This record gives sequence, C-alpha cells and structure tokens, in this order.
Amino acid sequence: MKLENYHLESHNSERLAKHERQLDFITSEISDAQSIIQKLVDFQIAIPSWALGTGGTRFGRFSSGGEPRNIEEKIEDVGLLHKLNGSSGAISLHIPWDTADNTNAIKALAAQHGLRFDAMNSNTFQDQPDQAQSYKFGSLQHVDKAVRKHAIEHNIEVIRQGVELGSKALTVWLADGSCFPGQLNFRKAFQNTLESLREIYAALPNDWKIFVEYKAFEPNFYSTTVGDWGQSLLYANKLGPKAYTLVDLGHHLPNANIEQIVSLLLMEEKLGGFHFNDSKYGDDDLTAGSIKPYQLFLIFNELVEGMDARGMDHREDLGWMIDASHNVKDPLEDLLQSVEAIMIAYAQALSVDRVALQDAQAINDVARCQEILQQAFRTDVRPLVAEARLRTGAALAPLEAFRTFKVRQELISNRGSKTVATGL
Ligand code: PSV
Ligand code: MN
Ligand code: MN
Repeated sequence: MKLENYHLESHNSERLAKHERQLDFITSEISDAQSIIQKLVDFQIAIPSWALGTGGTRFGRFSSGGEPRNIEEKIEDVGLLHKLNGSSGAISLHIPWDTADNTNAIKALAAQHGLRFDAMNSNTFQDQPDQAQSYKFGSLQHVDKAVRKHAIEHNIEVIRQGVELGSKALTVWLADGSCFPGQLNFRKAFQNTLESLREIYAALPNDWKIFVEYKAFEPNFYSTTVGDWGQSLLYANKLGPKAYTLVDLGHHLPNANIEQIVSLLLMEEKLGGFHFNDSKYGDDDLTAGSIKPYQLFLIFNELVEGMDARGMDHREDLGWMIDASHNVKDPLEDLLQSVEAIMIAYAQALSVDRVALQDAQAINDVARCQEILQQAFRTDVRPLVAEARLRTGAALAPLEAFRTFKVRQELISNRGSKTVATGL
C-alpha cells in the first residue's frame, strides 16, 4: 500500500497516550525540553543516494528487492524516509551514478518530497566504461598530468551539475595513495593533489564549499594521500576559506579520539561536515550508533559546545550526512535507525548541563565531569525525538510504521525483486 498521511495519523493516535506519558516524565526531568524539541524539529540529516540499495562485500551481495533503479526512485525513497521521520529532508548525490538527464524534473520531484540537494560527491575511484584515462594509480595525485586533468574536469562537471540542482557543496573523497613502500613520492603526490584541488577550488561558485574527506586506508593499504585530519586540514588551509575538512567516522585508525578532532577543527573554523556511520574494525559503514553510541554522543557534545561557543547555526553551518552501507538489513530500515541514533545523540548533547560542566572542569573535579556527561548520555531522550517527529507530522515509531504499512513490499511490487541500485 502507498504510504499516506492518514496512515501516519492512525499510527500516531494509537501510540499517543503512551507517548504523552513518557514525554511528561522527561520534560519534568530536564530543564529546557521545549528548546531541545525545537532544535530536533529543525535538524535535518542528508541521506546518501548510494546507501539506498543493498550494499555488499567483495564476497557477495544479497539484495532485499525493490531497490531504486534510478535517481527518481532514489529521491522517492528518501521522500519515504522523510515522511516517516521528518528529519531526512536532503539527499546527497554521487556522480556519475546519479547524473540526471532532466535536471528540472529532478528538482521538481525533490521539491515535491520536501527534499533539498546536499553535498555533491565526485567519483575518481572507479574507471567508467570507455574512460580514456585510468585511476588505477590515483586521480588528483597521479604522476601523469593527463590523468589529473581528467579527474579535475570530472570534479568541475560535478560542480556544474550541483549548481543546476541547487546544491552548495562538493565533497571530494580520494582513493589516491599507494599500496607498497617506494611506490610513491609522498611529497610529489601531495603537491600534485594540492595543485589539482586548486583548479577545482577555482571553479567553485562563491556560495559553495568544498569538503576534503580523509580516510586512513582502503583501497590503498600502505599510504593514503588524504589520510587523516592533519592532511585534510593542510589542504583546506592552503586552498582557502571555501575549503573544509569532512569527518567520516569510519575513516580513522582504531581508537582515534574523534571528538577531540571535531573540537579542534571547529576551533580552526575548518570543520565542514560529517559522514555518520559506525564501525567495529575499519570503514565498516554500519548503522550510526550501533557499536559505539557513547562515542557518537561525545562527538555531538563537542559539536554543540563548539558551535554554540562560536555562534554557529546547528542546521546551516555544517553538512550533516550519513555514509553507510547495508549488507544484511533493509537499507531503508537501517537508515531510519541511523537517523534515530543521530537524533538521540544530538538530544543528549543538548541536554548536557554546560554550566555545571565548566564549573567542574575549572576545579579539576574529574569524577563530577564524568558524571555530568554520563547523566546526559544515560537519560532516555527518545520521547523528545519522537515528539519532534510528531510535530512535523511524521511517525512516532518510524520503523514500526515502515513495517505496518508494508513499505518494502510496495516497493518490491512496483520495482520488482531483482532490482540493483546504481552505486556501491
Ligand atoms: C569512501 O569510503 C567513502 O566514505 C566516501 O565518502 C565515498 O564518497 C563514499 O564512501 C561512497 O563511495
Ligand atoms: Mn564517506
Ligand atoms: Mn567510507
């Protein structure tokens, strides 16, 4: 069945009494519940177009069926998520996977679903069919200027497509690096990459940003040319005010203190945005908050503290995106879970008693500092997140609604059980 507003209304009315009891309790427990709810209503997290199909590993891929076959169907899927949770009002496209033939129709379709276009992603990690130059040994870093030029032109084309759609940012993630010691002159690779990024930067419209995403490893396993936040920050500083670092949670070496990285990038005014996900080992791209929810909370704790200290707008000043892959779960269910986890971490961070924390820090009361953070982390803020959804007309329990109203079955019957989404 097609998901209609009256479905959500009946879903919500069945749960309303219980929800109100839970909401009453939490609003009596924390002081500024209403302002937290409003911030949650305003907060939007972009859904990556490439996460809407079933992911896979190099060993196999097991589709759940009804996957979106083109950009129109990807927009429809994000529209469904947004209808269910009220917080997925943007889509992040990956080019050339999502190159649209008719931009105006795509824009109209997105607007119909209440979606905007978040950062555009370029792809210089794969060779496209009949591509004249190969990215086997890198793209923007390549020893051959012709390959670099090809990659630069691709990025400029992505900006062009993004401008037509109304996007305001380009995310550059490079697979560039080396697999074995001696393969690469690190300094030359860095300089080539910088020179290439400068050409791309020069093509950015004035109101655009470029996000330089770093990653410690994979597909290259000896060195990566934008390997950590230090290297990304170097590029961003050298490029200029429109360049920022993008933090993908899965792109660090084990046990990295991501919240500290976030804090310092904010201080330097070079934090551009996020790719949220979670991991046990590396770039696992698991559901946000599924493995290390305390880390997610600590990251949001730094974000709220750092953004408020700098007077930044929580909605506008950073790019909030998910970057995940779903191998065994329904991608839409998984994305609903990720958005929920991000909203919970945000709500918990908003509820931290900042004045008390500053006071405790000033007298080195370590135990008290820990208590204050853990008090917020251990408070069940889910009714606040649910209330934000209720106020936007979305579902009190999105995942349950997804199942009750048989959304996947409807997609399978419309699209078939063997569809393969373009992307990863
Ligand atoms: C690379 O691992 C990455 O996180 C980058 O953000 C890419 O754009 C994305 O995955 C999809 O390939
Ligand atoms: Mn990423
Ligand atoms: Mn990744």
